[in-house]
Amino acid sequence: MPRFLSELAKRVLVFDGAMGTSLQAYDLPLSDYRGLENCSEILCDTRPDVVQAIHEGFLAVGCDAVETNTFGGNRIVLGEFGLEDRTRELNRRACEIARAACRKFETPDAPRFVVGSIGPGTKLPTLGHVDPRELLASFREQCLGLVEGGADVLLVETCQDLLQAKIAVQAALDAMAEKGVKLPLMAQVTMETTGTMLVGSEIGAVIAALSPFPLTALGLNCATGPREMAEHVQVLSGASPFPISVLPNAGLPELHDGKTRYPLDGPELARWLKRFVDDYGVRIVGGCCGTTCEHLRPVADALRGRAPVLREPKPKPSVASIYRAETLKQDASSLLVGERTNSNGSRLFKKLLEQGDLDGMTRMAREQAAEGSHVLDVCVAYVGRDEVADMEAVIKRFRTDVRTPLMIDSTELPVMERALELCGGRCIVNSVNLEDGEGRCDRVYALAKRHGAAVVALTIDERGMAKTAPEKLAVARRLLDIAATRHGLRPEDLLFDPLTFTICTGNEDDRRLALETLDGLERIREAIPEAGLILGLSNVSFGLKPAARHVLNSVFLAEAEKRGLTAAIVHAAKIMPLARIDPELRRVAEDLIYDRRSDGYDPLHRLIALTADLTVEKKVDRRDLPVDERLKARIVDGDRPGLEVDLAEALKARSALSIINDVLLEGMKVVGELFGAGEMQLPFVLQSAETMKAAVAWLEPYMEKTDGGGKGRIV
Ligand code: THG
Repeated sequence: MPRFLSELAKRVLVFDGAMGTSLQAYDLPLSDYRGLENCSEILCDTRPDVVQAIHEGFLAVGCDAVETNTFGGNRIVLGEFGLEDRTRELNRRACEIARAACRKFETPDAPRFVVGSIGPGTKLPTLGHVDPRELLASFREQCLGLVEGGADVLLVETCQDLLQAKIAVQAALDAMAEKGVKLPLMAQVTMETTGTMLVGSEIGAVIAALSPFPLTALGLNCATGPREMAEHVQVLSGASPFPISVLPNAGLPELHDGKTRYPLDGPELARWLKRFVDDYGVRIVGGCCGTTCEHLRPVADALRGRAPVLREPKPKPSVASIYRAETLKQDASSLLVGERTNSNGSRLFKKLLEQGDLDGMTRMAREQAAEGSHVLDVCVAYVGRDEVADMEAVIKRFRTDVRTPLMIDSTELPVMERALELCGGRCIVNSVNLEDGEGRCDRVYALAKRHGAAVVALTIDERGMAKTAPEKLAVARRLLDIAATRHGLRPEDLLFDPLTFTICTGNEDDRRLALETLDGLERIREAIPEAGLILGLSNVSFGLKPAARHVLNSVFLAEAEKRGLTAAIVHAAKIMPLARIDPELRRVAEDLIYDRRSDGYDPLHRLIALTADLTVEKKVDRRDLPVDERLKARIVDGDRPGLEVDLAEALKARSALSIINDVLLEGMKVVGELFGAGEMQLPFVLQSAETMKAAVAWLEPYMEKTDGGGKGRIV
């Protein structure tokens, strides 16, 4: 085991303070920089004495580790100074300088570590400043230099963009594989004063996107002082599977007479870091911008050698967009995956793709998110078109303009690969199967592993789609075995799809498809409980008219959830709560799903007959109801459009407070009862709550006027 890991297991480790601001304090002449203003890395060549002296200063006050002077040492940034061809050499050199400093201070009991610093560079790949492949090559070269130079640890730090972080991590892993070494690898992101990374990522998205990688620690550095980091450290403590590192600035920088000053002194920094160690189990501490030896001395005095405080994090397997995470297993409903951003699943999406209408496609994506989809299934397969180019164009828009995580739906490896390369969050790949044997399956798993994605695994093998429950389980086990033993994927990285096709053809062969699928769900859940279970729900009702499909899909979803389904590819707006489905229709749909026919009764025919007169938009017409009833129904149905008109009308007869307490809350009571009875699933409850919130917000100004300070009840 690398010494760094055995020391980390035993005690809190203290990293050093700032290199950048320490160099600035030397006020070196521009000639030392060879005229390359702000190129700190060149000082490894021109002023190794100064760089080494800074390292030694930190080691002298008790730091366990120093970071190499290679923050901007990747090919792209060095290229901005015309130094691109010295990338590897400067990184090697920086490690040697740091090592020379460490040698002076280390003893057999107190080793000192060289931490290879890999800064973020100057370009944000999520915003399209640089192509992921170019960025990967740039970081890879830096990492090769750091490995060759003898770094003990590689540290991807000060990340502003999750995609950049992932790419740098991949580059570090690639470089180590190439060199045949395995060094501890750390990642640290920078949370701005806004509470997110520069590109907008919440800390939950960071955890979701980076958890699949083999990190030694995940933490925070730069941008703010410790105070502003506290909340994120707390989240990391509860949810990150990795040891935590925290290297704050010496407070929020202040501008004084055109000069940047950092307000926090050493003792105060030490107090904060000690709190993080005590309360949140932080294992690595240190400083970033503005921190000097005088900051690190009290930190080392307070914390060096301290036994780590035990954490019991509860990581929840999640996926993420660049912005936010969604847990793969939602608390009280399925993970809803929007089906419409799919050229095979929506005529409109296909048409927009054909017309190159990215705005239109983005609008559809956002609409689905607004309807309650937690994730979007994205498929751009179109015969005769370049699927890789189409996927690239669509992903480049969706990754910034849509806040939900994405599911990459394609049968083509290069399409999956390009999509995964472009996404900073954590995607789901849809899908892998064994139709063409294990070789192809291996390639999809390898891609997912490389990019840290989750994978939908279809129960299809060389013989085709598994049709019975035992066969579905057998194929699922085989898919898991390959994923786990050959690719190091965990069961929670997989979502098994026991597949169903339509049960609405009338063919004898198709009658039992859905019920076998439901039994299959249950068997897989029992055998592999950590994995997710997903279905492309709408398949079950192909062939029926829309009104009948919505009923059957909704009833099928409810049945599947009872049997263990955790995710569903659906058109969320068309899923109805069971309570809103006519009881007879619901019974007939259940009979169809379970193939309960009898003499003279075929639930398929019955369902078709019962829905013959139903039109799709069976939007209940409430215009004849009294306004109070109308409002109450709006709450129960989560129906917002036009809400203001009804509220305005109601205000003529009642006060705002009375509308809330005597009308709207009555609606919420019904919602609560339906939810409690299992007749209304959580997404609908949330729609109702949103409608309630919108109503209260609209009424608020009237409350202040008419109800004199009465604030109403908090719902
Ligand atoms: N499992 C997995 N992935 C899948 C499926 C699956 N992806 C594709 C598909 N099946 C799930 N997606 C859809 C999307 C749309 C429809 C059905 C399944 C659908 N569309 C309407 C139609 O074709 O009639 C709407 C058409 C329109 O709007 O133009 O039914 O099983 N892992």
